[in-house]
Amino acid sequence: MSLSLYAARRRAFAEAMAAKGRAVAVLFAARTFLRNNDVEHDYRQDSDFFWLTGLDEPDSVLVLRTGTEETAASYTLFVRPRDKEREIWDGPRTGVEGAVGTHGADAAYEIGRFAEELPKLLEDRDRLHYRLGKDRAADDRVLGTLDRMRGRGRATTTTPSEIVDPSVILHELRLRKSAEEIALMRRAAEITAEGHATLMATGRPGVAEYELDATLLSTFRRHGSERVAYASIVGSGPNACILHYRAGNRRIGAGELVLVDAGSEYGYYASDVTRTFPADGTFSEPQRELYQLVLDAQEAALAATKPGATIDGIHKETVRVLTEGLVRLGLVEGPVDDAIVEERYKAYYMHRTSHWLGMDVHDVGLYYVDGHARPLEPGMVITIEPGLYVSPEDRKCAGRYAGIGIRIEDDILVTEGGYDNLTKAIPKTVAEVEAACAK
Ligand SMILES: [Mn+2]
Repeated sequence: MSLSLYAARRRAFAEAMAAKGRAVAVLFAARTFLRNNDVEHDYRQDSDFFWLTGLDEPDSVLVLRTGTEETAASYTLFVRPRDKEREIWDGPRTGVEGAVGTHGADAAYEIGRFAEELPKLLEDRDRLHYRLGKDRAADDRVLGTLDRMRGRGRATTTTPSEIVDPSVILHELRLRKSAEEIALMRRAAEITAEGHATLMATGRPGVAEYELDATLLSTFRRHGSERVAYASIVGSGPNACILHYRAGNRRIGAGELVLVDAGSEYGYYASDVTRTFPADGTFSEPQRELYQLVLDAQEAALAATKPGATIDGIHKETVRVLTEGLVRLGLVEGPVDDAIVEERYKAYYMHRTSHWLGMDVHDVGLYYVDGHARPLEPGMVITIEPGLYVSPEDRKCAGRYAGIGIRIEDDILVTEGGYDNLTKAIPKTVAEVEAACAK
C-alpha cells in the first residue's frame, strides 16, 4: 500500500481529534511475546498501529498531534535504533532515518528517548487519545509521564486533563474500507478460495485433519499470504459440531462431512470462509437436506444485504429460514413463530450470522449506535455464516441427522446497489461442491 495512503489516514484521524480541541494520540506497536528462552512467538503488528503507520516493527510508538489554524498536524515516530549486531540476527531495522525518509514522520527518535521526549509532545494538549488497559507496561510509561507533568505545577503549559480511547475515532474510520483495502481483501479471498478448492479435491476418507490444515497453510503461503487470519478449523465427522475445533489428529471417516473454516491474511487484511464438503464426494440424503437448508438460509441473508439493512435484520432472516426448515424436517417443534420466539432453533444454531471483517477477522467497529443496530453502508465488509450442528447424541428423527455439522460462510462487501460476495468463486451449491470433490 502506498505511503500516501497512511498519510491520508493520519490526516483523517487528526482532523477528527481536532474537532474536539487540541489533542495528541499515543499508540504503541504490538509487543513481542516470548515463547521460551530467546525464541519469540510470530510477530504481528497491532492493527491500529499498522493502519496509521505501515510500520511492522515492535518497540515503536506513534505520537500524532493535531494541527491548529497556523500549524499542520505533526507525526512523530519512536523506533528501534539501527544496530549492526542485532540486524545480523533479526534483519534490517527502519531506524530514525527510515522513519523520516521512508515513513514520512515529521520527527523521529530512538525508542530509548521516549521518556525524555513524551512530555514535550503532551504539552499544551487538552485531550490525550490513548488506549488504557491494553498494555500495562505502556500504561505505566504514559501515566507516569502525565503524573510528573502535573506534579511540576507550572502554569505555563497545559497537561492533558482527559484521556480518551482513540478507537472511538479509529475504529469508525477502519469500519469503512477504501478501494485499496478492498483490493487486498479480494486478493486474500482469491488465495483462500484456492485453499478451500484444494481441500475439496484432496480431502477423502483416511486423510487426517492436520494434513488438510497443512495444505491450507501451504496454499496461503505459496501465494504470499503472511499467515492465516485465524487458526484454521478443520473438523471431520462429529468434530464439525465443535464450533471452535482446531485441526486435529482425527482421520476422516467414510461417508463423513468435513467442515473447514479457514482464511488467509494478505497485506494485513483477513478473509474468513467456511465450506463443508462430503469426504466421499457425494452428500448422503440427510447431509444434503441440512446442507441445502443452510444454503437457503445464506441466500436469504444475502438477499437482505444492502445499505440500510442491519446485521440484526440479516440474522433474523437467517433464523427464520433455518427454523422453518428445522420444523419441516422434524428437528424442532413448531409452529415456526413460537419456535423463533422461544429460540428453539438455538439447539442447532447457537451463533450469530455476521461479524465485521477487515484487518482483524472479527474486525473493529460498533454493532450498535445509540442503542440501535447500525445500518450497513457501502464499504463495510461482513461475513454471512449460517450453520446447523446436530450433536452426535441427538436422537430426534431417529438419529437421522446425528453428528452432522454444517456451516457456509462468505465475505460480503456492502455496495451501493446491494452487495458483492468477495468469496463467490468457492464452490458452494450441492452440485458445485460435489463436482469439486470428485476424485
Ligand atoms: Mn467468521
